[in-house]
Amino acid sequence: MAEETIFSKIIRREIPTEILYQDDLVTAFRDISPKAPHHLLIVPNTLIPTINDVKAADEPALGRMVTVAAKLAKEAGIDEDGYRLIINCNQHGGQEVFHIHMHLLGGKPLGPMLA
Ligand code: IU
Repeated sequence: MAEETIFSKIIRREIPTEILYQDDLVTAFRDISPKAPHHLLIVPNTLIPTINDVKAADEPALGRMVTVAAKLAKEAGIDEDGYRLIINCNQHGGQEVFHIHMHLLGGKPLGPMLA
């Protein structure tokens, strides 16, 4: 059984956090340390530590993360200019919180991905 992270507490609303979106599968909130004018995190409600742990049964939640990202980008008015979605995995990917999360970054030109 994987160890819970702070994200599970946010999802269960045990920590005061502005929830931007929540449904039966995913939750979205602002990154506490924003790297762009718009920096949101979209997470599955169930604990999946890394992309390596994704099972076929998780596909609805993973798909929902993408559709919710697009919805939130549109709400933020950054859909036309564009934005970046990132999921980091393990050490080389720079993952720090072991509960899958999709970063939604935008609101300025982000430049080449690996710059
Ligand atoms: P990473 O992909 O695991 O490296 O990203 C973790 C992100 O979670 C990072 O951008 C943190 O700023 C963010 N975060 C947060 O928003 N709230 C928290 O309580 C914690 C981390 I801990």
